[in-house]
Amino acid sequence: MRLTDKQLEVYHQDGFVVVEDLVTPEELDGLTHRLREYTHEGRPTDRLKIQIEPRVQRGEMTVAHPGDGIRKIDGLVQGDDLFQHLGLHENIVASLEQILGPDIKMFRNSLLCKPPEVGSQKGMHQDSPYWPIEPMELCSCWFTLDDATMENGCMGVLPGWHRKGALPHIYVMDDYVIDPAHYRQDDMVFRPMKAGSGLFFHSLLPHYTAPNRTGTWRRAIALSYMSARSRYTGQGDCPVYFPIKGRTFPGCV
Ligand SMILES: O=C(O)CCC(=O)C(=O)O
Repeated sequence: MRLTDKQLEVYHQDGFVVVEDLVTPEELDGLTHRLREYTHEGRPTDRLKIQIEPRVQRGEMTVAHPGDGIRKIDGLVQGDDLFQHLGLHENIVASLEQILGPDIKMFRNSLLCKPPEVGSQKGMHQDSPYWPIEPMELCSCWFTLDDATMENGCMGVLPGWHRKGALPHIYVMDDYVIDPAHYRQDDMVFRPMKAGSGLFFHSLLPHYTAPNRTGTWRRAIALSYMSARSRYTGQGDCPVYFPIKGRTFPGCV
């Protein structure tokens, strides 16, 4: 599976493109079952990094099972065979090669859970201002494990705004978000998606997800990739990034 010329044009114009049916129903089923094993059935999580919903963490909200309070799981691609298969999936990597070129590394992978009625919002932000990588031209595939709807927290984006460069970000209630003086909420476009789809988006595309106000889960994994020619601009040594395809280059990630 590759992006059509039209899809590639849409990606460059709007900063994102949605592709459906990236994996088979069996692969999708395997991923959701595996995730449930980690969150609710005691599968060891020592190779993963888990973040709890802030209101649950602070004791302001109680949940029936600890798994119902999870907000984020990092490291599944490195730590789990099924999610590693997803991160290297030919249908995802073929599209990334069209966007990023033949030499690719993974910057991060984060599974974002929005548990029923517990999952909170993620404020409007661009990814690159969070990340010490230049040039600011990474690409994430936001892969849905459940249907993402208007009610449970599908993606809202500002189409074409990746072309404006990095926007000023400020802290609002512990969330690092675009200064609201720099955009209008009304310009946001929401993209409901079926489970098993991917929203490929540029690391400068402003995006937002609402709280989950339904009784069912909204789970998605953000798989973020960069050209292996990118440069690390953070402090200290460059971390060892997960290789996806192609060559590595001296002085680069
Ligand atoms: O999945 C979500 O709710 C938010 C994802 C997101 O903002 C990101 O991956 O940068």
